[in-house]
Amino acid sequence: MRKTYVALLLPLAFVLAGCFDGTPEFSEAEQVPESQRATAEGEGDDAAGGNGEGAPSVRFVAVDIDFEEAPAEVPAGLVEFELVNDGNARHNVVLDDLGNELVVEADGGETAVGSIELEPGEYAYHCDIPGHEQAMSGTFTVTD
Ligand SMILES: [Cu+2]
Repeated sequence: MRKTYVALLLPLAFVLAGCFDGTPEFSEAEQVPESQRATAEGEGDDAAGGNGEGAPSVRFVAVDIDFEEAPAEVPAGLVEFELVNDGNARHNVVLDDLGNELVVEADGGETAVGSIELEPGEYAYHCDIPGHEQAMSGTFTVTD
């Protein structure tokens, strides 16, 4: 009986010690689901955008030095401008007709999103980083 009791106590002590040692590990482990949750939320937002829920978005892809991709048409209202910068230099999208309003800007290799409310019409845009405008400009139509 006594031997059994000791035999039960010893593993219990190890279990308790294990729990104590494991406490910091547990809080570290707790951070992993947090970052996973953030990723899941990000994917959820993308999915929502794809479904057309929330603000519609348009995409610009910038390289050094050009807009490789830019929308020809943009829906009216609040629109998200996504700028994918595949270049090394910083690039941005500035709307000439709105007093050179900076809508979105991204450092090399980064993607940024900016939103703006637009009324129907023709809009000229350019990248206002010095030396870029001549190669990085265009127009899009905001449709009703
Ligand atoms: Cu640029």
